Amino acid sequence: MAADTIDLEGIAERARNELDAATDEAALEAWRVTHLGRKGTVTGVLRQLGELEIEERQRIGAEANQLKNELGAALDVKLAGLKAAKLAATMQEGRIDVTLPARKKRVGRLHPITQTMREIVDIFVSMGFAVAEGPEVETDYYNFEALLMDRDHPARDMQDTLYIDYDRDGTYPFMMRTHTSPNQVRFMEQHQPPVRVIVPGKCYRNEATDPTHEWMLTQVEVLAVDEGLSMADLKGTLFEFAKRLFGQKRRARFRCDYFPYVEPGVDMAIDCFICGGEGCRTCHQEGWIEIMGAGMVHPQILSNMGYDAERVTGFAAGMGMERIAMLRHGVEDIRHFYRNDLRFLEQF
Ligand code: 2NL
Repeated sequence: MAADTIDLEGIAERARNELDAATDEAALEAWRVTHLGRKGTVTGVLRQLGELEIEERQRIGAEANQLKNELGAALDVKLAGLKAAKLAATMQEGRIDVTLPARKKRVGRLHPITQTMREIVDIFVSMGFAVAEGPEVETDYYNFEALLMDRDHPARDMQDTLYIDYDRDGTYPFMMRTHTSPNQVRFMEQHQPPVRVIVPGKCYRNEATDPTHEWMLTQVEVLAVDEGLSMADLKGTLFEFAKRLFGQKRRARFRCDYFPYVEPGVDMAIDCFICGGEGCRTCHQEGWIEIMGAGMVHPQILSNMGYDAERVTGFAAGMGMERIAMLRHGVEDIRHFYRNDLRFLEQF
């Protein structure tokens, strides 16, 4: 075989051009097989060396080996480049910016009325009161009659409610409770004195709503029955409560009021915690803020419960959570509480 049939230059040029054009691993592998593989172009030249004259063999052999080394090295460079590019792409894809501030979690909170209620419940619990709850749908007996409001009692006018299940005889056997007193009654049916209990819960009224009236309200009622309880115990207990909720500097004022279920009945006010009694917007220039109604439990109720009204006496009180929360937070319209506007609720 003659040396001039071996076109080493042509092989070299083709191999270099094809290597330049190869852009992925599959193309590079095909290229390697074509040129450096067992049946490849360069390998073919080396295999044919034996057929050459000694001088030609040495010259072409050296050149072919050099070409083989050059192409092998070029392939390695190209493979390394591809690998680096692939790694760079993967890193770019999975890139995270660790300096980015974390997204803020939206944390929920208790409704302002629930917050107020829990604070009030805690204060009475710390004074030894039990907590009782019960149904929101009541019978006429528990909501009115047991509290001495007979069918034609004028006080029923102020506690008109939502009635359920109209009977053929024109009466409504079930109604939404207008206060939580029914559960004081249930508690007294089940316990003997001494009784110390508070009853929190939602109450309902047939109400034309305005800034100070809602058709649903949250009440906490207080009841204590024991031997020897007097107005002094009522005043001491409620005054201590008011100081813990509105500040130790508070003063209290008790004035006569009327509730059918107490005798005597009072309304309790504290000196204004905003102006200290000077007169401001919160206290409507009065200097005093009414926070609850209270009184000595009517003895008729005690004896209806089977208690000995000659031996035991009781005091009771009731307050609206919405009013307390409005005072504490300076909310001017009770209807805000149940509109479910987060811009309002998130302030508490
Ligand atoms: C108010 C006034 C009051 C009571 C609730 C009561 C309960 C029983 C017996 C006697 Cl079982 N009294 N509760 C007494 C006086 C006032 O609430 O303005 N509440 C928002």
